[in-house]
This record gives sequence, C-alpha cells and structure tokens, in this order.
Amino acid sequence: SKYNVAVVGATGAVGQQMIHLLEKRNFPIDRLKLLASSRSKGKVVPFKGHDVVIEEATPESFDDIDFALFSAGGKTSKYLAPYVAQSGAIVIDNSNAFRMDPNVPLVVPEVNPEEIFKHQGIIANPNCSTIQMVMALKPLYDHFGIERIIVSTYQAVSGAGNQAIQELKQQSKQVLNGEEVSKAILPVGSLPIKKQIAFNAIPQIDVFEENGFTLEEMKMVRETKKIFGDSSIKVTATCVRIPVVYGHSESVYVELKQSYDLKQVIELLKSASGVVVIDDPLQQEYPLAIDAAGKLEVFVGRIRRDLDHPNALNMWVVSDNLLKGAAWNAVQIAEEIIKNAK
Ligand code: A2P
Ligand code: 11C
Repeated sequence: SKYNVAVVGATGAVGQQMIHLLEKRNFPIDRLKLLASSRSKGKVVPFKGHDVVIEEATPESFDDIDFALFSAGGKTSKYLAPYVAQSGAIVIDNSNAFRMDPNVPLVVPEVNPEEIFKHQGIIANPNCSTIQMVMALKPLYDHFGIERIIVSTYQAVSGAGNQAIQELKQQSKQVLNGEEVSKAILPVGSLPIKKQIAFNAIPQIDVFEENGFTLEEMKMVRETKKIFGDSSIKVTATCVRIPVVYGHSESVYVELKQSYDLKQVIELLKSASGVVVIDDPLQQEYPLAIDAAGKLEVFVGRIRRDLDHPNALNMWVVSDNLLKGAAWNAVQIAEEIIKNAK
C-alpha cells in the first residue's frame, strides 16, 4: 500500500534532506504534501519528476495524512503535532519538543526499535549529536555495560539550519577579503549576542541551563539515558560549533563496566548495523566530516585504549548530522512502521 506523507519544514536544511531521501529510498508515497511557513507558500520543489507546491502548515493541513515528518523547530511541533496525532497520522518529530515526554518514544532504529510501537501518535527523533554517539555505543553497551561517557563534539553549522550555512560562507569570504564580519545567527538564532564562526570554534550550541551546561549538552545527557533506558549511565558533554558545513565529529571517552579486548570492540563495531569502522593509523585512515557528508552511516575510528583506566577507551565518531542525525533516522522510523504493517 501507499501512504500520504507530509514534510513540515520542507524548505529547511533537514526538510530538504527528508524530501531527497523519500525520493531516493522510493518510499511508497501516494501523495506528498510539503509544508513550511507562510513565507514559503507557493514555492515549488521537484519530486520524482513532478513539481510539488509548498503550502503553509496549519492545523487543517493533515486531514488525510498517514505520516507527518516534522523539522520546523520546537515551537511549530508543539503547536501542530498534537492536532496531527489526533487526526490519526503518525508524527515523527525531529525537534526537541517531545523528546523527554514519557509518552513519546525517542528512537534510533538500530538501538531501541522496540520503542517505535509504543507510540501514541508521536515518535521523537533524537538530537543529531546524540544519535551518532549512541550508534557507536550500542554494541559496547550490550556487551560490556557502560559506566561513564565523556564526550566533546565538533559540530557543523548545518545543525543550526540553512541560514547558519550561509553565515559561515559569507563570514569566510569577508575574512578573506579583509572586510568586517557580519553576524546574524550563531551561536543561537534567538539570542541577541552573536559570535563569529568563520575561522573560529564556539563552545556554545543552544542556550545555557542554570547548571552551566548548554541545552545541546544536556540533550546528549538526557537523551542517551532515555534511549538506552538506563538512567545510571553517567554522561558529561562539551558541545562546540566549528566551521564545517556538513557532518558532526565527536571525541568519545567511554568507561565500560567490565574489562574488554580491543580487537573484540573493533569487531563488534564493525558488525554493528549502520556503523562503519575506518581505523588504520599507520595509513592515516580515520573518519572525516567531509567524507561522511552525504552518507547514511556513522563512521568510527581512532579506537584506542585509555592509558589509565583499564575499562575505558577513546574513539572518534563522525556522521552527517542532517542524514543519520536527522532526516535519515526519521525516514528509517517510518520505514520500520511500514515493514511491520505488511
Ligand atoms: P520557511 O522556509 O518558510 O521559513 P532551517 O532549520 O534550515 O532554518 O529550516 C527551518 C524550517 O522550518 C523551514 O522549512 C521553515 O520554513 C520552517 N518553519 C519555520 N517556522 C515555521 C512555522 N511557523 N510553520 C511552519 N514551518 C516553519
Ligand atoms: C545543532 N544539534 O547541531 C543541533 C541541531 O534539538 O534537534 C538539532 C537541534 C535539535 O545545532
């Protein structure tokens, strides 16, 4: 059977990738509805050789929809998703709006697929930096248990949307031309103070919480515990924006609950679904953001023993934040639901 699918945020960095993936995966679509804000009304997007006209997203947009993929920010999701779920559609929401809601499954299909079928109309896609980390940690969690994670991220500007991509490009040109740098979006669109991203590293992604961590860092903490269903895992994160367009990179230190054999860890990662190991220091082979861009997998390298803690190891985890980190994970969830409906 075929399905009516809506993409909310169709003009956005993630929405565009959702549309691209629905086409590339030959998702069984009867009708595709592309929704965005009133600003985009009437714009045209090609899909499978036809032009689809973008409409303004309203509560009435979803009457005959089976799947609604949301990536238009938390406010839009909070406002619209409950209507959509009520109308019988399944919402797969890429925003932060419902992730920690106990009635909303938070799903990475390779990690906790069983959660998908507990949904009550809304399924949440985790944050991009969380998704790629738990993908690399899943086989280690299953075999050894995880005591503690210390992660530092090197995140691409596309995570902050299309305008942030433009900002990096424009600032880079301005710096090279010796012009004054204009700042409009980063680090956080909604905050008045701006920082230069070109030729820089910004240790702030999203707003600060009272504990001194940013919301992005706390997403990694809270979502990791929820996805593994294990609140005992200790997590500390530092999230940094760097002048890369596509692909988040992460330095992950993980303390396992037991001693381990490094070869076994590498084998486990190699056989994990959706994970690719690129790790040959003598050949200078390790994952790079520019190589991960456009790919669906999570790439892991630099896998090495910690020097002091016998149960700990370090690794470098890279993935396209717009694909496995967002659009692909969402489309994958929809594909899982369809597989089970057959
Ligand atoms: P629009 O292009 O009409 O503003 P990005 O993450 O790249 O910044 O994209 C955000 C996406 O969310 C865009 O598709 C944007 O549409 C959409 N969006 C923003 N506000 C709303 C809204 N109030 N209703 C529907 N879509 C929205
Ligand atoms: C970033 N991780 O890189 C953010 C983007 O909660 O879905 C995704 C924010 C979210 O800026």
